[in-house]
Amino acid sequence: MHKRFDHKSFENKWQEKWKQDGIYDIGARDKSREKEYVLTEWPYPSGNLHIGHWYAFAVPDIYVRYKRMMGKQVLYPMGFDAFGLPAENAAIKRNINPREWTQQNSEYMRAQLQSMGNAFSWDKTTSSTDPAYYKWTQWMFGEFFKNDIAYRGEGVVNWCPGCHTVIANEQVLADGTCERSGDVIEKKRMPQWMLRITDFADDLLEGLETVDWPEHIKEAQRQWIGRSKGAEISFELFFTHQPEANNNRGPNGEKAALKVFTTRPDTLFGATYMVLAPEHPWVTLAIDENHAVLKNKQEVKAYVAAAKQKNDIERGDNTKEKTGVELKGILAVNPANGEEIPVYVADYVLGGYGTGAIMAVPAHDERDNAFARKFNLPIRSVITPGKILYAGALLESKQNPGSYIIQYRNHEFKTFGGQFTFFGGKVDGDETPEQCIIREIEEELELKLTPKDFRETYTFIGEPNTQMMTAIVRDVDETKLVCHEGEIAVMTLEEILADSRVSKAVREYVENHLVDKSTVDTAAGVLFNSGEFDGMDSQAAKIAITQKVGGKMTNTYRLRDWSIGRQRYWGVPVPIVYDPEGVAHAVPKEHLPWILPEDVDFTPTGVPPLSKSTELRERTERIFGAGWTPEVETMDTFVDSAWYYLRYLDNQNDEALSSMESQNEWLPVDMYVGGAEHTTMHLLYSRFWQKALYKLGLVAHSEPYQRRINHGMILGPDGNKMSKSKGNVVDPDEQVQLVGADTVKMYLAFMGPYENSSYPWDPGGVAGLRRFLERVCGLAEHITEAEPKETTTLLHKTIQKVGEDIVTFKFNTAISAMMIFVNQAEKGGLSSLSYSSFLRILAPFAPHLTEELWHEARNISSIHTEDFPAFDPTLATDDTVTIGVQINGKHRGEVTIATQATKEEAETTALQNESLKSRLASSTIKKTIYVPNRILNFILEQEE
Ligand code: ANZ
Repeated sequence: MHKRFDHKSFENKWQEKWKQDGIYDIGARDKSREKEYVLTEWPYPSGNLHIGHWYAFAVPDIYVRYKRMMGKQVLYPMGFDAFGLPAENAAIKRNINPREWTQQNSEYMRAQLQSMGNAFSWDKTTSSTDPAYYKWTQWMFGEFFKNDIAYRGEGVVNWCPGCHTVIANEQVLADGTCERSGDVIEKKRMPQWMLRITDFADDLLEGLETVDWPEHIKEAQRQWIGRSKGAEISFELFFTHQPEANNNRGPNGEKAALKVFTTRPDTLFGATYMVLAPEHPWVTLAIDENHAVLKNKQEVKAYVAAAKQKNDIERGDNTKEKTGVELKGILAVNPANGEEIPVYVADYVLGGYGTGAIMAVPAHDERDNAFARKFNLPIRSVITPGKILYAGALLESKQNPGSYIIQYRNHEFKTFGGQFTFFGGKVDGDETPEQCIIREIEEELELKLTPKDFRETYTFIGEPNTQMMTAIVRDVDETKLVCHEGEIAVMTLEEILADSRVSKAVREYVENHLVDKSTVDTAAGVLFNSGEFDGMDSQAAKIAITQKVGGKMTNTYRLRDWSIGRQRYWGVPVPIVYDPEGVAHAVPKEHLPWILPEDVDFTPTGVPPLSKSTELRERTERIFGAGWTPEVETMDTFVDSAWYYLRYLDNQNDEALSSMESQNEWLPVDMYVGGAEHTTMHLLYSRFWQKALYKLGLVAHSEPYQRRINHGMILGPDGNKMSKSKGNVVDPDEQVQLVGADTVKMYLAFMGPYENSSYPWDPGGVAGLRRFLERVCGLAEHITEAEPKETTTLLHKTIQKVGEDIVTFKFNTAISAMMIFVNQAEKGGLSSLSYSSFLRILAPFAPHLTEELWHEARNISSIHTEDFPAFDPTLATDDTVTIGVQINGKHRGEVTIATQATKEEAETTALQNESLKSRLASSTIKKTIYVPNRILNFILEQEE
């Protein structure tokens, strides 16, 4: 029975000692060592450490300690992100100031954090609510304001009725509810403090190419930024209902025009109508009392009001039936072909994207296609995968609506003999497909058509494997047709599909476009039906057409400017004051920090609480003069966390947010570990913040985080997210009492690969880790002078593997390797030198126990100031290896050979193997293939 593992007897003792000796304080930058900046996301001081905090901070501590032992100076700071609604709500409940609640919690949580025994650089700590911190948050905001990166804008904002404040787009969940309160978000038009993150969209995309992040995180950021390359094109409008409005339409007498954003200017000739978002200013104007351009104003007004009730997600849902209303009295002119086209208002076009207006190309866009079918608008194909060789038409009968007129040819043409086909034919060299149809139909049926008669055109591959175009022509008087070739048949869609004599081309066309109706060709290709651009490919045509119609190529982004003003109390006051004329001014540096007033009733009413502060009002007048008023909004807490990594570097600096010197010493962050929920919000915001500071010359780097790892979540023992209501919360403090901090930390590290995965808490697993550490406790009893070779080689292999696994965050396999080593050491014994090496590789994982055993082994200084042991590569590699032996490529056995063995030696060994020998006995070996250390393959004369 070995020594008892009594964690209570030493964990606190060592924590106190480390603190006293300040072994983890970072102090000044020590240039004799390389730096490593390891950052974990600073917590909100909720007052209770949960297991997620342990996973987020204690597991990366393994990496931190390893890097320290590898000789680096490692900055591993910790602080508090302490502004925000939970503190405010808790304070309301307790009728105290949130400052008190926050302070108590931070202190309590700091003590809890200490129980992890992490190598935190506490001398660099900071808190977002500390005036010495938010002084700089405010100063940077002021610099942004002066440089037009922060501005007072007006926009449609997300109002959360539960939180009584505006929230950012990123804080609205996919179902349109608030991520915090779960309330359904309302859209409101309001003045807003905004940051121009969209100006940095390209920088934010390009910067991703320079950082070492997992591809999925980069991709999520790209998606969020959502850059679309396209063009802005203007369509002239004119008013049929109120022609006088056509004369002097703009302030300078210019013609009224609608600007659209399109990613497909190559399809301009296929634009058969336009759509405005219900929020579009033109729509607002048209339904205004003073305007009379619309014939159906009331109808439009009602539609706009109804659209306001839907959120963007419902509106963008393409499975829902499209709705809309024509703006009767307004027409637009397609700038490519001069055609007059109708204008609609429809909620599938969103007010906040592009220009809020589109040109609709129903042949090549699915949403437009669905809309055009419903409102019976022309659908005109202008892009084809290849040259169109045949063109035809499907004629809908006037006498029998829903039935189509096709022709039956029994003998005339070999290809179509015995089939029902379109009317149409081969496109001659000098005509367009549309001209071809017009010519053919006149020849075959004596029916005169114009392109306007084509309600829908599509291209497709017909028989025999040729590119075809087909048009639908409605309302054809079948009694007037004179058929010159074959016979005419009038069939319903069902009859066409049921008749085996219908040609494949007709059948497919009918299936894809008249029955199924969802086949829309959205691919790029070659232009046709597009005048002088016929034959050009989409790519070239995008530029050429945009140029010809006086448009410009531009990008549009999904990303919106960041709205940061909040109508709540517990946040950084926006450091702006208004002069008597209402003009905004940044509070000058000498008056920062612009202290959050305390004489405020902050019960939420929808009115910003700071507007109720007499002290703030008086302060403003005292400093700036009579009639001056303070801004009363506070900042989104994402602002606080957008720059905390900069403050850690130089947390005492009263002259700057952090000195350039300290930035040059420590930045960028080498390793940033955090939660997957911050993939788009925090990471994007803080990258933007850094880039904005960089643009103003206030920081030395343009990207803050070189490497990023997202960790998963620890679930309750039942596999569900831990929550009080489910009663599945594992309390880390209890666990630490029970099994010790080292066990908890190692168990979390052992659950599986750290990156991205979530694991349920398993009490049995905890017990397993505890047993492992108990065995480590007794390992000294196996020390022997004559260490067997197996122990020595295994130790060196373990050292190598543990080091490699730590840097790739595969702590679980590192721990398995150490377990295997302990088995061997118990079985065969180990030297005192190996024992000391083993303690050192275990030290990052079990800092308390290893420190205790290290001192028991008569060492005087801390194990955490030791180096990580080096491994001997010649010992770390195996002497022997087991390889597969194949006969004619089939696996037939295994042999163990020396790793250095030559092909001949491998062969000889295999031939001595009894079972292989008998298999090979009756045949002649033609040749042998040897893949060193992996496979030996005998090729025999004949099949065995
Ligand atoms: C004509 C066209 C033809 C379009 C075609 C697409 C295909 P992404 O890629 O998401 O940027 N659009 C533009 N503004 C819109 C708005 N406010 N609400 C809804 N739709 C809008 O999409 C850009 C395309 O979405 C634009 O290109 C426009 O339709 C539409 F064969 O213009 B396109």
